[in-house]
Amino acid sequence: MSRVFFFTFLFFLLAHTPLRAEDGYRLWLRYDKIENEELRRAYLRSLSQIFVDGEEAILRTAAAELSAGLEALLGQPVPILEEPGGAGTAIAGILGRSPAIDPLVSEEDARKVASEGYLLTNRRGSLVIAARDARGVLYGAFHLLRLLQLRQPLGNLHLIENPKVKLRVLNHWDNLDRTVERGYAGFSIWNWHELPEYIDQRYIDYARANASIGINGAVVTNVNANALVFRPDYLEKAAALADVFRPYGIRLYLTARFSSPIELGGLPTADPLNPDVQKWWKDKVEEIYRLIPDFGGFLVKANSEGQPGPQDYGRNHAEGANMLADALAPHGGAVMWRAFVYSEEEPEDRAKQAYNEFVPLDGQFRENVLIQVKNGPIDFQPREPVHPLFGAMPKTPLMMEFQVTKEYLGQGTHLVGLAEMYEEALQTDTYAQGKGSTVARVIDGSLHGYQLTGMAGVSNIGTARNWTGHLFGQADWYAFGRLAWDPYLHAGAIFREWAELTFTHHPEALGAIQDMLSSSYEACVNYMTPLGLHHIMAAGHHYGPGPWVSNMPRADWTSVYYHRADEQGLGFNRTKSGSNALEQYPPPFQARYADRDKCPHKFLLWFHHVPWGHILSTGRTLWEELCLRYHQGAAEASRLREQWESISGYIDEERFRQVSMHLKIQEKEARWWRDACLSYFQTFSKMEIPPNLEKPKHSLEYYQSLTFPYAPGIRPRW
Ligand code: BDP
Repeated sequence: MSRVFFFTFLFFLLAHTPLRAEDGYRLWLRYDKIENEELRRAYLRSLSQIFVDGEEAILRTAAAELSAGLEALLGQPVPILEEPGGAGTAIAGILGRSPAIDPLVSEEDARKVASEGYLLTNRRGSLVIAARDARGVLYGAFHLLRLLQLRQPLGNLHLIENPKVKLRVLNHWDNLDRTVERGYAGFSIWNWHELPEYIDQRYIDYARANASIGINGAVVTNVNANALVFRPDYLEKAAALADVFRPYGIRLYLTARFSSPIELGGLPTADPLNPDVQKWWKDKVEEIYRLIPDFGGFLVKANSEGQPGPQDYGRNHAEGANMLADALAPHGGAVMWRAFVYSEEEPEDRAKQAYNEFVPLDGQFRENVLIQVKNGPIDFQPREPVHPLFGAMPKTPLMMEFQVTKEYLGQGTHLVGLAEMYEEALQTDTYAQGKGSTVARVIDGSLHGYQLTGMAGVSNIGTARNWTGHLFGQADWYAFGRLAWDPYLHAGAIFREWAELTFTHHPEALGAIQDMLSSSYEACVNYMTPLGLHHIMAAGHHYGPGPWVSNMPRADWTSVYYHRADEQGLGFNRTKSGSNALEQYPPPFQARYADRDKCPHKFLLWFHHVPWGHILSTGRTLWEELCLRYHQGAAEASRLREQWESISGYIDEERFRQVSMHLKIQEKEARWWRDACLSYFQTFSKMEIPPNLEKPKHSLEYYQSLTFPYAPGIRPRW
């Protein structure tokens, strides 16, 4: 090789190879230079410099994000001006407060912009971001950058976006020792030991990523809470995190262990009606607000799975929540009180217990209390009908709790587009106030006129370089944020947007990625829990199948409690002749599910015990249908892998390889689920696997013998 050629080649390589390969760290915030020069020039005509009117920290963040993002995308410096500049200046500011902005916005438009919302418009060649408050400006700035990332024309830009939900929060199930309960992406990103002095760059990047999708709150500690976080030194650590979040419009929340006044305060009781206890919380809250003036409030898991709570003192959930709410109210804080409760003694169907406990308390909670309800009545299962509480508490704001971490949907190794599941829940009609009473309308407050609204997502973030372990877990984080902002968005559109921001602009690849995300949810349900089965995973770590689990401290922690397989058939009868959990839903909802022969198949075994030989509307027996679904699910998992392989040419090497390896694991584990579950259920059905379907690879004993002592995310105390 000649020297000249060698150096030319070297130069070519250096010029064309990014210094660091794509490893997923940048998430959807990839601001690579736009290659099309004409387009770049078109953008520069209205975006060559920036003026953000105002000094608030969040406004400064907006200016800095715009400047850095535009510079990277447009390939030339985009300076921040001190004064409103001339043509080509992007101008941002707060309506009614910014002399530069007001003349550019019509009264009609201004009226339509709500708190945290924004107007993006092109006025006389300048891009205008007008908002009611600084957060709105920041969200508008990120939206504008997103439009460039998506190569959208800006010439006729005119849009108004307002969030439909007020509290859009991530719940971190992170322990102070940095383990993450049900976390599959490494350890907690919060390094409590080195806080408050050491501020990891990741905290800042975390805040940016959240702000870019409209998330405005973070509960940084586990719902199975540790009182230690209220100790002064830990509060200082929390305050340091809050300082990082604040310029990104994110409020910090903590989980409150109900017994903290005993454990930390040395009081003999935590009875919410005891004046000393009330005073302890009042003082503690004041101490918190001295350190964190914009503290968001508390998330509380009480009297659930061994957590202390007001019932330990003969008080109810409202009395417990209100005591904390009273302490927080003068400072503007809220209580998010979880409805995930089920009693130790109660022989009732677990699916009924939250409703039984909370509905009688409707109207008894303070104004700054929200009840945080999981999407379904059991526990984040691959598929559940919606929780019967939605629509049943018109006088109490109910907020949605989705799980973004995939505890029950393949954990760290499966690609499952969770937004499909979120959309299914949000679009479900509760019929609470007649047809069209969707869960989304409960959540956004429009159905019952809730003043306070919220949506929480149990975070899937950890120390993994790409944040979520499985690269496609980023799509779940992204989709959660987008749906918390607007619960009426469609999963498919979110997936496509995410795919384009994250990977490529190539339509073929985008189509494939969108399809993978969309189809993977149903695939996962089929290879894990088809036809309405639920809670049949292995015990403890919940990794892999465990339909045989029968020996646990409580019946409702076992699998046999939920699937009720016997020689006659399979499924949990929740109709009148069974537990009658169905009765907790409004009559039109009941009417859809009450009849075994009309019940949609996706919830058949949730509501009915069906004989093995019963012929379904598909013309197949229950057993045949079950076998078919398991096989379809596993086949779909193989298809996911093939689809990904078919677009290898469009994806950078490192990320392509990461996803490929995970898809192979998913394919293997889908078969494992299928074969283990069918082998087990076959011992009851006593029927053959239909001849055209593959037989299980191993014996049932083999599947039962598998153990995973170090499976990640396990709850330390279990
Ligand atoms: C269950 C998890 C457990 C959580 C619990 C909760 O297995 O780790 O503590 O939910 O939401 O699904 O409180």
